[in-house]
Amino acid sequence: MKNFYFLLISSLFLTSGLYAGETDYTQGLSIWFDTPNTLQGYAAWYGGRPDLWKDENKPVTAGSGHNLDASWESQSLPIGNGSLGANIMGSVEAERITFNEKTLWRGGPNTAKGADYYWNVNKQSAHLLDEIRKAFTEGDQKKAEMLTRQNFNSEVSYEADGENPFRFSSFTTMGEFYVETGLNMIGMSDYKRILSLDSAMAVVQFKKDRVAYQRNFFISYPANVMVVRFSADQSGKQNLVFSYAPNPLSTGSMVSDGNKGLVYTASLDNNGMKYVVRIQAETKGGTLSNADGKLTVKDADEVVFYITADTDYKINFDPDFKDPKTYIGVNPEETTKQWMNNAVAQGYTALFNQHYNDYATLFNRVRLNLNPAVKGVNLPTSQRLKNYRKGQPDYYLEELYYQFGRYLLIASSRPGNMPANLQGIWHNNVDGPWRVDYHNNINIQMNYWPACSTNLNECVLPLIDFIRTLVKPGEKTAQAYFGARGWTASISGNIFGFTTPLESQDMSWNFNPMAGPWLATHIWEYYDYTRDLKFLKETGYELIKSSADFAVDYLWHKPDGTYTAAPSTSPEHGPIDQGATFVHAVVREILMDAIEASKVLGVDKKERKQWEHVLANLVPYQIGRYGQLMEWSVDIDDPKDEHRHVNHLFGLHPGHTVSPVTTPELAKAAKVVLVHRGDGATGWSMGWKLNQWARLQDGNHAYTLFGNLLKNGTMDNLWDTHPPFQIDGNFGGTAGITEMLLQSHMGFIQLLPALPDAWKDGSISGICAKGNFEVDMIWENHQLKEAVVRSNAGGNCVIKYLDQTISFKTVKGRSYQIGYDAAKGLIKN
Ligand code: FUC
Repeated sequence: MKNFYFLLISSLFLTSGLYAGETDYTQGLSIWFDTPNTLQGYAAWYGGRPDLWKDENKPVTAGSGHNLDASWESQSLPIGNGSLGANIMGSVEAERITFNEKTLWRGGPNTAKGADYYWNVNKQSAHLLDEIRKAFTEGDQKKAEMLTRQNFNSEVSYEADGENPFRFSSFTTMGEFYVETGLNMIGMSDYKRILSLDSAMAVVQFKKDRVAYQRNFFISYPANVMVVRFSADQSGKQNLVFSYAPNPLSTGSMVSDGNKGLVYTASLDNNGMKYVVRIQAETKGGTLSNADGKLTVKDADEVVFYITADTDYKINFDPDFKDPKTYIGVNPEETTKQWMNNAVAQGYTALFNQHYNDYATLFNRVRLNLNPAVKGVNLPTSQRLKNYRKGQPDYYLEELYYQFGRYLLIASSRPGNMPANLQGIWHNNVDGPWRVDYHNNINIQMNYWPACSTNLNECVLPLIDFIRTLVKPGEKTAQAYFGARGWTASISGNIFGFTTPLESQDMSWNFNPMAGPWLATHIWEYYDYTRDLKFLKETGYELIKSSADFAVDYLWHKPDGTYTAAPSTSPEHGPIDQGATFVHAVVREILMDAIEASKVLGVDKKERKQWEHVLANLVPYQIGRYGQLMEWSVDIDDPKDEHRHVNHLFGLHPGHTVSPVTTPELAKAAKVVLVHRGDGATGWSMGWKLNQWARLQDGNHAYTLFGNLLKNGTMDNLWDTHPPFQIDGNFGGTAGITEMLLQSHMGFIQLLPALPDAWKDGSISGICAKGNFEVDMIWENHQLKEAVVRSNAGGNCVIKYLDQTISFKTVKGRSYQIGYDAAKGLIKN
């Protein structure tokens, strides 16, 4: 099957030459547009080419502010390999490519200047916990709040330009490329911009003066290079001027590398981080000249641009942080040179083959088919979305959206680099909303929800590496604020191990010590899906254990023997509390993970006893006056409150302590909360509620949320919008659809737990369940027809469908076929 598929794709792109079937690009899973992009997109780029600034030249401010670069945000096509990310605009007159490397960050703890690490900015506030708790006991809420506000922040500013020594700062762009084509749009026809999800390639096609032009773009993970090809169906038609606009807040120089190449070497003005961008052009026919930092092509048949980049950033796993230049350790001139030499030596076709093999191995693992018989409209994505918003069903669009989430994860999270940030890898400016950071109170976690369940375990590794970099600084934070063992993080993270709360006294968002344990639950999740014992033993267990230790020490052991979270908050919502439900839910989860992990490894009996004791004595969930699952220790929930965060349902999703199967009363109370909160909200919030409705096993309501996400939280290029663009909602959406079809968080595999009426027939293959099982399913007329379970790790398998359960032992490497018949029930063949 895979070979057949590969042959098909290869023939489309490689053997049948240019214009390898316009329609073919739209037959597979592809996002396409039929109107040429305007040059409007240049407007927000305030460091780029002066003639294109126009008067919209305003810096993008951080915060929730909208980007001015509307075309980029809603029309551009994202490609990436986890390190390099680019957006293709597809204008006829000039191609504009926004370009990033994942580790180009301003700010940091000044390691370039040999200064301190971040942990020196923690306030020493642990000694105040007793006083705060005493205030709670005495009913003095004001005092408890005041002490928390004043002492549980830091002096680190979230502002990008604060030049104090400890800057949080922001992710920043590596610049933009422009390729002027000398063409205009007069007489242009058959325009298409296409993102093929099947091959991770962007394509721009149009005809002009009876010439068919085509541009192909992909970013290879194995070769770490972006490849851009300009071609046409007639020779001598390529007249191009290639130029590069670097990050405007950096200083560097462009030199020629032979007569075909350019090398830009620079350092960021803010923190001295070095970066190198290398470009080389290969032409067929015509001439190529290299002058003034521009490559000029005349009358060529075809041009391929190879582009690669790197920074001097080094991920720091050093447990002692002995190296004074903690986060510096790569020579980007060397790395980029090697990548470039290798890429040019291979050439376009070999690079594409290698890229395709690498990418398709991951992407092709999962296939989703919804109502196969009723598809077939061939419309641009933006039009499909428009129709969908008007209520027209579009199952192809739903499949596309699902697979787009998987595509984005493969493109923004591959081993060897940092995890996907708030905008994945595709932000377009020197600074951006929420600093384009790692937001640890839902957003980065949501980025990874679909990873294991949609068969992309490899993509989790950057998250695990990121967590590992937090441990050492996070220990200092745990100690300073809570006198606690273990490690934690706070709401905002960067690539330099920032774990401290920020300077704000608005603790509703700033105070979030559960960020660490929440992240650590992903470690167990990864193990539970992969059952990689070696990983658990050598890497995972310590991260989980030390996080559970932190959770235990952070809690207030009250005189009555119970444990509660004081002080605590429900992220970004409500007062400082003496027992926010969210915190208890995360604590429950990490303690259960640690208990399980210690049992699997047969270690730490004593610690396990303590975790079990705390778990048993943790203040329980409470149901309030409206029958709702209470968000705080007091019953102050407002049924009209439509706040986007649904933190107190953490136990329902992503956790597993609230479920209609095991705790129906709590599940009912969780449902009340979801009804109160409503079906709208920001992109990611709809993504979360979609998952929660799926966990409540209400398929139709989950489908409503999915519909709302697609209608109201998705832009033409299918990017999630908060607004502005944030990538988390895309991942929440893909995860939620998977949750509708398969759940395995309760110790058994439940088939089609939340199948909506709208998906009458369908199939899915290759999705994953905990225990390292892979599952394929076919359903017909709203009913399971057949499932195949592949056991990748052996072990017992429990399958549940409707009210039927079967259980059987599996052998590693074998597949098991399960049929369903309304009269006979589940049958294992
Ligand atoms: C959390 C959310 C906001 C936004 C930000 C990046 O703080 O509450 O809505 O998504 O992350």
